[in-house]
Amino acid sequence: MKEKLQKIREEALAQLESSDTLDRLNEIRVAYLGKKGKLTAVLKGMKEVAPEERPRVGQMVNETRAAIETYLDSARKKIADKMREEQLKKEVIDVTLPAQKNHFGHRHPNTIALEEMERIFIGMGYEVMEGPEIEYDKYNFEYLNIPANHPAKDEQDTFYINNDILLRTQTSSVQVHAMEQGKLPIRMIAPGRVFRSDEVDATHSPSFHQVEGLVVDRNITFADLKGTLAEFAREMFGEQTKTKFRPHHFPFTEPSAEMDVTCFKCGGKGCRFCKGSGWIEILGCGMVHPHVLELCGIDPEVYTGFAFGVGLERIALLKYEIDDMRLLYENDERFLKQF
Ligand code: 2NL
Repeated sequence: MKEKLQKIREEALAQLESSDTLDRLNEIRVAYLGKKGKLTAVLKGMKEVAPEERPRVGQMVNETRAAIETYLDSARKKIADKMREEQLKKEVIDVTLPAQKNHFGHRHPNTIALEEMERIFIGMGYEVMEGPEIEYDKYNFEYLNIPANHPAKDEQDTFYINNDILLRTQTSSVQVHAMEQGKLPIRMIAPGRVFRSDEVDATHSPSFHQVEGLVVDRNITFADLKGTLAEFAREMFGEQTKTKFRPHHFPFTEPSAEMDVTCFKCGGKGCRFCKGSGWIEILGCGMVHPHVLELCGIDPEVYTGFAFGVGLERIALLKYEIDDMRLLYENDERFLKQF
């Protein structure tokens, strides 16, 4: 019996030493110590052992079981150590490898132009105000002196939500809200997205951006308008930039004008860029129509004001010499990263 147990013990040890997975260890454990295992079979054969021998044999079986369990434990630890070592080898990090380059985005030409405009006007004491893109007809048209059936409504054909609510065609609506609030004086610019029912081409889009400016105070004159916009042009396009005001018509200003700047490519001599004229049209402007002030609850006998509107895309296209507006909306990185 002693020899038999010795043989079982040696056999188990040999098998454990040659196994290299935890699954295999478990198989061996079941084969020796399990309910139908070899050691259990020895216990079951006890009835053939003489009664006085039984305690001694029992003790020997227990010793064998304990020995096999100890082997099992150390085999388990050996395998676990080996697995961990292999994993660490696999996960080695070479800290001398060059780092992966971070990919930075950058500002859109529209954003660059807008931030430049905001910087200039904030420097002159203006506030930047925003408002909703969906507006009531009265804020977009009526209070700006464009009543129902006015022909200017055709020029600014837009998208209607219903009879009274539409997508704004100009950011003047934001300025109307400011005037209606009645905190005077007002010195503000209103940048934002506007909408027109236009077909897409190199210079048109159904959605573009505008920056409108408004000043309302006592004793504001056309001289204030000219001085302010001439200073804006010099800061935006260069110190030597000259400005020219041509009479124009807008329903919401009287008198009205369009402002040209000397071509910043040729300095006014005339080139392909300014189509030979030496001048480039930049914005529309004028003195706020007394009727507009009145409709917004401001006494035109006490207060006067000037206003202007700039197409942001137009400024961005000119400043960065882009010849097709559609490029601004495609978000092609090869295009955007040039600015
Ligand atoms: C253009 C012309 C302009 C205004 C916008 C304005 C706003 C108020 C009252 C009076 Cl609240 N006027 N805005 C005035 C003149 C011209 O825009 O061609 N924009 C692209």
